[in-house]
Amino acid sequence: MVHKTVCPYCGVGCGLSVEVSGGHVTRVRGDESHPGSRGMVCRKAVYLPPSLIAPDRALRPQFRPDRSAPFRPTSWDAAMRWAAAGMRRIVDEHGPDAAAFYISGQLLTEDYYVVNKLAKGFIGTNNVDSNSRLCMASAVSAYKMALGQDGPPCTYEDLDLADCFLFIGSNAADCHPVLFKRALKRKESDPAGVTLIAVDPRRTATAKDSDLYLQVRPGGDLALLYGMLHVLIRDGLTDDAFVAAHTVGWDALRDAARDWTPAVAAAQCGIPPEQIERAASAFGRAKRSLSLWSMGLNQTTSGVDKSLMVIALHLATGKIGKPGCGPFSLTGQPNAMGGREVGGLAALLPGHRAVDNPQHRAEMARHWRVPADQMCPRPGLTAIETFEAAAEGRVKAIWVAATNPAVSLPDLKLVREGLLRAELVVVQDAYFPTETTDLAHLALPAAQWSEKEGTATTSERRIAYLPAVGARPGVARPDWQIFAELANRMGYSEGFNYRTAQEVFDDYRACTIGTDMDIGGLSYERLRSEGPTQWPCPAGSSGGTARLYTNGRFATADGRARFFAPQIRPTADRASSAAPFSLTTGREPDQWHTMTRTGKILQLLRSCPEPYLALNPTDAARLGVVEREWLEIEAPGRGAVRLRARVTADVPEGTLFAPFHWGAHWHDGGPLNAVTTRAWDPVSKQPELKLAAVALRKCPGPGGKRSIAQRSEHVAAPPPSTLPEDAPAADDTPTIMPTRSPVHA
Ligand SMILES: Nc1nc2c(c(=O)[nH]1)N[C@H]1C(S)=C(S)[C@@H](COP(=O)(O)OP(=O)(O)OC[C@H]3O[C@@H](n4cnc5c(=O)[nH]c(N)nc54)[C@H](O)[C@@H]3O)O[C@H]1N2
Ligand SMILES: Nc1nc2c(c(=O)[nH]1)N[C@H]1C(S)=C(S)[C@@H](COP(=O)(O)OP(=O)(O)OC[C@H]3O[C@@H](n4cnc5c(=O)[nH]c(N)nc54)[C@H](O)[C@@H]3O)O[C@H]1N2
Ligand code: SF4
Ligand SMILES: [Mo]
Repeated sequence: MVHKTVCPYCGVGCGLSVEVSGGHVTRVRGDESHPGSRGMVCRKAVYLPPSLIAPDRALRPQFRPDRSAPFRPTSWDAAMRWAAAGMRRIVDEHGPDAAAFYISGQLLTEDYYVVNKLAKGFIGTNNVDSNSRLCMASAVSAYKMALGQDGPPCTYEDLDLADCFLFIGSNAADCHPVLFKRALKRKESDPAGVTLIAVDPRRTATAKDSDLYLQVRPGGDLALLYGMLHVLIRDGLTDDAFVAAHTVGWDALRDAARDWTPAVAAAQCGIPPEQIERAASAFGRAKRSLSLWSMGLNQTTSGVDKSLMVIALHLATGKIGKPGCGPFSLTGQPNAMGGREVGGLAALLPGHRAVDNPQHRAEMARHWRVPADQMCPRPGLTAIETFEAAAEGRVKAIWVAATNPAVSLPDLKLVREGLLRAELVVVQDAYFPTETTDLAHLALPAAQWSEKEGTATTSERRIAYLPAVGARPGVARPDWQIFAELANRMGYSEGFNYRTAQEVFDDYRACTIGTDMDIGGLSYERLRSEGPTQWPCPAGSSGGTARLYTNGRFATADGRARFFAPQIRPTADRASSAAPFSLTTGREPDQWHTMTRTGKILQLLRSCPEPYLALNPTDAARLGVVEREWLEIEAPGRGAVRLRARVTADVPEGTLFAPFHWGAHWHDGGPLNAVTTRAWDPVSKQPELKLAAVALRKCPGPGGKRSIAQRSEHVAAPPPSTLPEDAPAADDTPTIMPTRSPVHA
């Protein structure tokens, strides 16, 4: 049988054709009929089948009353009885805010909806935050502040139309490869007319394929953006009629940009003034300009300001709401967008509502049939605050789903302290063990992609239906069912008697009617028959909405977009004599986050078999470091990590880079996030994962036994019939290989 679905990895949301035989997914290829990806996929998707049958799939609940004891398998009944009684007691004794849920952009919308309803509607706590806090929070805040509503205004078709692409803080070639391929195709169609610009401290695969590479000093983007704006104004490249008709706040920003000559900007961001001129000129003179940004801007303590400035470049030039134009925040996770829509962050309620808005609370209270005063009017704890509160004993129960915070959160010492102090730690994951289940009382087996049905939204606001096509391993359950069972057992049965995911979706859909993301016109049936659809999509509408703000009317009360004139603030960590290097972090093309799925696939490990620390040859020579020598980086007061050196001119002097994928189960030198800071953006509360000041020294190897080969119990042997060694997909499938896989010497 062949089924259509979408990819569970990145927010591009490529359409997949999935072959199923004997209850197992045996082959994955690109779905040519999918409007967003048109048959293209990358290697991660092709190697999904073996990840589903890995030997460490979580098959049954595992429990231990105290964390010094080993886990023992238990039944769902016993597991949920213990968990619900514990939650009940903690909420009754210490109040609703003693419980917290830490969830994920990799849940389906239905999963998110049920956990939100339980916590925010019934328990009465807004302590529901997701790993999107580490990911999209800054872009979300900026969209709302500048345009009045969260949600990228663009559509993927804009990649086929733009004349100028500004990739800023995005390594799309590795992290959103199918979208990047589309930009490259556009370039090929008109090499002289199309300009690709990449802004990154590191010469990435994206930078190598761009026409203009701006090597920004880590954290220096705001100065660059001010410099670009200065040139746009100076050269008369702004659209004054658009600004006058559709915006507020221009004068203050224009005045603020006055002093930012390219020379002044260059001194702050490290990019030569002539390159700033060229970038601004390409952006301003192009008929259609598209900016694409992600973690290099979002994951900083000025992430909101930087996102606001990207949006401002588009507003100032009127390059928004038009084909090929716009500020396009690339979503990281497959359903981070759905999470934003369904209220999966601590300040949100479903349908783009806010917990601190009395009318929004009243609407949701009515919808959920709960007393309005049962709902808390204050935003709940965000990701890092949750673990701080746990470490201080204020949060006593932490329920984690579809994320591995013991690897992915910054300042991991805090995460460990928080989890160990909590009285009840439950982790829902598709695999067991993970670095986070190592710190739990109860690990619950979750069904994952292909084993459960539901919906997810891609970066371009496109909602897709994902069918359940394969068998669930052991007694694994969909996340929404686990949350609904918790609700029932906590005594809230009236709101949670869903029998199917479709009933959950219908409940959710109804509460979006009349909001700015109305999906009243969608149903499982329609998504199945018509395919993925872009919101808004109210009842009676045909198709969805490709672009937002096409009439120049924004989602603010007066219909005008807002300019802001942000001040430049220093990064939280600054290089000092004790910590003279700037460490930045990111991803490898063939690995996904904490490696629970991609880490087991030998073909995917090949392009980067071990973690590394990239440093410039001059720094290496000064320290007498050779390739693959062991190095220790230490962030004073936080922690240290040991990694092997990778000497490369791709990083500038004084800057280091390391991928964050390898957690304690994969590498004895320690997880990278032992050294990153929890300092966050004051508006979005997104932590500065992109900059840590560190000391660097040579060290002996960590001496542990763990290596990929020795972890072979967790390395799945892919069925050879379905996965030819080096041909990741059938020849008729347009497959994307990473543009330049970093190959270790
Ligand atoms: N292969 C793969 N793809 C993925 C993922 C994955 O794990 N693996 N994860 C998905 C998710 S959830 C996300 S959020 C996205 C992330 O996608 P990206 O944001 O593209 O990925 P990152 O590597 O985290 O960071 C992007 C770049 O920011 C650069 N950078 C660091 N500091 C600065 C700075 O100060 N300024 C600028 N301009 N750039 C800076 C880094 O060098 C890096 O190249 O990828 C998604 N896609
Ligand atoms: N230093 C540094 N740290 C970072 C980043 C960085 O750039 N630098 N990036 C940050 C960003 S943007 C992100 S998004 C995070 C990602 O960090 P995490 O969310 O911690 O990473 P994943 O490994 O994707 O974790 C997802 C978990 O869910 C499990 N899972 C998969 N499918 C399902 C399912 O359907 N149900 C359930 N219950 N479980 C499932 C997987 O096995 C895995 O354990 O990392 C952040 N951390
Ligand atoms: S680009 Fe790759 S990881 Fe992202 S959705 Fe497409 S196939 Fe999946
Ligand atoms: Mo992310």
